[in-house]
Amino acid sequence: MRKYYDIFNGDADGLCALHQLRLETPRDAALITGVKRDIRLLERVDAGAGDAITVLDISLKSNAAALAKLLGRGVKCDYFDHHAAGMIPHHAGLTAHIDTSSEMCTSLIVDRHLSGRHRLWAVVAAFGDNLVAAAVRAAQPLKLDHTDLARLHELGDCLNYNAYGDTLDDLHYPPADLYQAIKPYRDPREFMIDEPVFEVLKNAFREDLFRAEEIKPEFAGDSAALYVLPEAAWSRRVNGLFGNRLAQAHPRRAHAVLVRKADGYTVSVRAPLSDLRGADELCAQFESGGGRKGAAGINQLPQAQLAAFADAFRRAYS
Ligand SMILES: [Mn+2]
Repeated sequence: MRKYYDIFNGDADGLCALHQLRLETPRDAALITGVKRDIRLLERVDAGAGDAITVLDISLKSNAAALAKLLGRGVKCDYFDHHAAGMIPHHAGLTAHIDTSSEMCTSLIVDRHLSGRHRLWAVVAAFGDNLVAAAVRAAQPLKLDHTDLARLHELGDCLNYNAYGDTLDDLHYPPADLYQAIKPYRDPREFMIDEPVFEVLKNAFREDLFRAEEIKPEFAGDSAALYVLPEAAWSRRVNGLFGNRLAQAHPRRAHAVLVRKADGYTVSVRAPLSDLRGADELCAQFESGGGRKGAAGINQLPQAQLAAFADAFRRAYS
């Protein structure tokens, strides 16, 4: 008998992409997902000839080898994504819906595929992926009032927040459970009223941010500020979103948010919003560092290199 697999990023975009598809075509499928940064999900799929997999919101580039293996085995694959894809294989078993334009997210690609039939969830996802203008545009034909739009925005932020952490243990809800919670709802507004999930996430998000805001920076000047958060689940959940908040509050300043761990730190750097440059080059000076011009990070900064990093960070943005 044919087996189905639904493979999706655990963030708002991945969840809402799957939800739209399954509202349209219900299917009893094995769910494969994880924390937001856990994107190499295809290597966990044990599908064989005749089975069908649906892949959502994880880059094809990072999963290319596993995808080739599955296609070679005779697995049928529908692939929806907006991340840089690399070479898209030509294979009769693969249907790829890839759009990497900056105003797209996976849920908006699925929305286009379904002619907007579950648009509300696509709007939630676009907000979650921080594509505010695209979300508002997609919502226009629905003629929502201001309050509804603000609520959908908040839900997107909360679903997105839930996916941050190093492992599933850091999260409030494993993404597969969160999907089961939203599954019965055609309308996200009803989900927010009927299920406690939204309130739980909203309060937890607020609490994590509050804790981060209590932390005094190691230094904070006009051009750069550096924070070190303690080794704790809340730090691992909120550090990236805390960095975004700092960047918005101080658009001319660069920010580094470090999270302590047993053998050093993880680092995330945000360039000043007024001048999005240098974060990638700064982080690439350190082993396990990399990213984009405006936002980059270092997975593992040894304790002994903390001072060297702080100097390089200050110099890069002085
Ligand atoms: Mn996405």
